[in-house]
Amino acid sequence: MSTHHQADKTPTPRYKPYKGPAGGWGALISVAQAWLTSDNALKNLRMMLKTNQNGGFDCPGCAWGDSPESGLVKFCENGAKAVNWEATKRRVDAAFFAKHSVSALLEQSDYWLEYQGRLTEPMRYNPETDRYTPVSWEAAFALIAEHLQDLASPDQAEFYTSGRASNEAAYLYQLFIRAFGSNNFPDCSNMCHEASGVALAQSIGVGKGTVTFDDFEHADAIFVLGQNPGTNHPRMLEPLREAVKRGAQVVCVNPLKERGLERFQHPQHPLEMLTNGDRPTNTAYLRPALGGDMALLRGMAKFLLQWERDAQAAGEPAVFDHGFLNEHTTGILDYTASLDDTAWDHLVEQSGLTLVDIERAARMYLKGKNVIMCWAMGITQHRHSVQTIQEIANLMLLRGNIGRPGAGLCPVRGHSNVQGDRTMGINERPPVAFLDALESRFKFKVPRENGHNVVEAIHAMLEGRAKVFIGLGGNFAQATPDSPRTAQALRNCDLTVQISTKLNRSHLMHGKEALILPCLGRTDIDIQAQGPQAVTVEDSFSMVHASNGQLQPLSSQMRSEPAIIAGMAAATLGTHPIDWNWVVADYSRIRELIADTIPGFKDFNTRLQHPGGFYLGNSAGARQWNTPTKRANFRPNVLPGDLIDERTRATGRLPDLILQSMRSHDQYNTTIYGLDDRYRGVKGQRDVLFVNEADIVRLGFKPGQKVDIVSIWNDQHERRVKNFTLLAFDIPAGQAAAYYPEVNPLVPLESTGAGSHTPTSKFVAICLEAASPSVLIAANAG
Ligand SMILES: Nc1nc2c(c(=O)[nH]1)N[C@H]1C(S)=C(S)[C@@H](COP(=O)(O)OP(=O)(O)OC[C@H]3O[C@@H](n4cnc5c(=O)[nH]c(N)nc54)[C@H](O)[C@@H]3O)O[C@H]1N2
Ligand SMILES: Nc1nc2c(c(=O)[nH]1)N[C@H]1C(S)=C(S)[C@@H](COP(=O)(O)OP(=O)(O)OC[C@H]3O[C@@H](n4cnc5c(=O)[nH]c(N)nc54)[C@H](O)[C@@H]3O)O[C@H]1N2
Ligand SMILES: [Mo]
Repeated sequence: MSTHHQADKTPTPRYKPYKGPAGGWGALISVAQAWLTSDNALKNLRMMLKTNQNGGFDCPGCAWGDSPESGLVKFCENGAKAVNWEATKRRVDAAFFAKHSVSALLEQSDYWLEYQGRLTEPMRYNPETDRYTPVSWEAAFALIAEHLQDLASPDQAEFYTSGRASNEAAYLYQLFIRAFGSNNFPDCSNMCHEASGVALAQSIGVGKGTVTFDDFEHADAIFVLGQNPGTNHPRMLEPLREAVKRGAQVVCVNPLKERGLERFQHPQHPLEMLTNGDRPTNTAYLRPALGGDMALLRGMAKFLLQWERDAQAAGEPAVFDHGFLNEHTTGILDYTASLDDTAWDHLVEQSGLTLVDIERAARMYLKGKNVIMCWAMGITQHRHSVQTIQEIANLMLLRGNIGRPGAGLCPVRGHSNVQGDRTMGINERPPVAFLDALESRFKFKVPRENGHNVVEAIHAMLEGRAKVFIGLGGNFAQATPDSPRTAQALRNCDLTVQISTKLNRSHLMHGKEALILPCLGRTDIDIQAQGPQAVTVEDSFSMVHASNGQLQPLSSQMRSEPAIIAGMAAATLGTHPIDWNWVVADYSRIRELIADTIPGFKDFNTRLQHPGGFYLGNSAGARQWNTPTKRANFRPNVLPGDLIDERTRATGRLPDLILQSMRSHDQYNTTIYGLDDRYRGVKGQRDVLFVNEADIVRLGFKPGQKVDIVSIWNDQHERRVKNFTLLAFDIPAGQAAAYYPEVNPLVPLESTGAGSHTPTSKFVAICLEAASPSVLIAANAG
């Protein structure tokens, strides 16, 4: 039995607190190791120097943006890993698949699967040999067309997108699928920043962040909530450090003491490196209960309201920005009433913080003339995420902190083009204006009903309502909740198609028929009929810029994502509503179509010539409120009475702990680069559970002991992961943390955010049990 993660040999698991700063020598050593151990060292060094430079390619890592003016080399340790990983010369080809059956591959770890290299030729599953065997592109497209045309309704297919797809690929994909007749666009965003989009659209009329890169230089206070930039957005540490240096407040809100949020050493700053100096990245650090952020934010607003009333009574300067409130907002009275209705006790209890802490945070917010609030998955993956994000907006509106320099909202996006994909229409609930624009430009009747998001798509496949799954990138089987049910959902399909760069578990959890279509990545040179092509992406600050691949692809059999989409579309729809093969010959033809139909992209091809790209604009950032009231809306949501779900309560079993799932320093989502988590001091293992030592003792275990984790949810499914090592860690009592995707089997498909449908990956009620004996025997035997 091989359920372990190791590729070649098993490193000894170790845990030792990390003492260095984030970035700095540790990061450089790690990059150097990645280069030296990579089989393409020199080539990759040349690559890194091209990352995020004009004329180079957009880093396939995160969606953080860069100052267009800055001449700095713009890459980070984890960007280096992402580039290296893609630019391997190892190949997963016909010979590889001839050697390994699908059942044998299923025994391998996620790390092993991706480590085997790049997919280099189209493959089709053969049930007789349980192997993937080569198939021609034409036969693959014909098979897809046949399955799609045989469906009783276009809505019996699910079309997934992961956020690396370029604007050009995403636009063609949505056009193909809408012309085919469906809005079934489950995408990674449904599991990620969906709540930010939903919440902000209602509050301020646009579902994106309102700040740009330059605003960080002018902020007096920056709040970083539920985000671990040291690992996931390392380029963000520099503006944070600069802010602290110039005396701005940086307030971190995170139950874990993340190293990058504590100290940072600039890897491109020689003096700092030589003296081994480092700089703090925060001025205050609050450690709330999981899901306690809304209570904290509301508590801060309640303090402001109290001080506003005090100031009025004393005839002192106002705390609220009344000019802004009068001119730009609506609903303030309902909102202050909801503040009055929320008891202090409730705020303290739910936030997990003291009143003193909440007051201190409120004072820091008040002290900042210009405030930015940033957030990521610690905020978006809860049941009440939409309400929490609206509370961020409420708090910011009170002092006019939206739509002026140095201030604003900053949901820090994940995948490098996840924001762009939405802009291009990857949206299961498309805005009417967008559908109208498509209809008038392309003259076909676009589907108007909402389609499926990720969770709805899984239900549809489980129940047999959906029969075809096509994935434009990503790793649907591993990224989604309730893993065994998702696997079943994919296996129920008549056809699964994965358009991918690397082998992953989604290729192995396949339908009755299955295809693997190998595509070019961001770093690869993309040549079409009219010559080399650039693609475009949009970062977290709504900057659109070009990305040019730099490396010769490993095989001439790999195709670009736009070319694959055009192939599927032409086979399925002929030349309706466009000549697919003609537009992919030259991507500027796709950009013309984008310019015709999507606001902000007029003269797309011309504006792209501008070094650093162009700013799409943000209506709320310009204080134009595209809401039905034409104003920014205060949203007087009710603070949840109890964060523990009634479906957990209904079991009658009280959870031992609340679990959050998170990323280690050595992974990119479901892509595992290695088994270490440097800043958290973990080496050589991923099946660990971070728990407070007092809780370990309270529950009758010992640190280092192996346990099973079961989730507490009232339905017929047992959710259990086995043989996790208990790690005594500096984490607030009552909480636990573990790595995604290992604990995804614990997240119930039905446990989703209200209004966002996002799985509650940061709030899972669990109990611990002594490790299953069967596993222990297997482990001893092996
Ligand atoms: N190297 C690397 N870069 C990445 C990724 C990657 O996997 N690897 N993934 C990309 C993607 S798609 C995304 S979405 C982003 C993800 O970026 P992050 O959101 O930083 O990712 P997570 O590891 O999920 O971290 C969540 C953080 O929130 C904290 N947290 C958890 N629950 C709560 C809570 O209830 N309240 C508060 N205040 N904090 C909480 C955790 O302690 C942790 O520090 O990163 C992107 N960049
Ligand atoms: N429990 C738990 N679950 C989570 C999360 C969590 O925090 N906790 N986070 C959620 C979040 S924020 C996200 S964004 C999702 C991520 O979900 P996904 O985006 O589906 O997953 P990834 O791991 O990013 O996908 C990796 C695969 O993408 C393919 N790939 C890489 N580059 C390219 C490319 O350029 N083109 C194509 N076509 N394919 C490519 C490779 O084959 C690789 O194996 O997971 C979500 N799931
Ligand atoms: Mo994400």
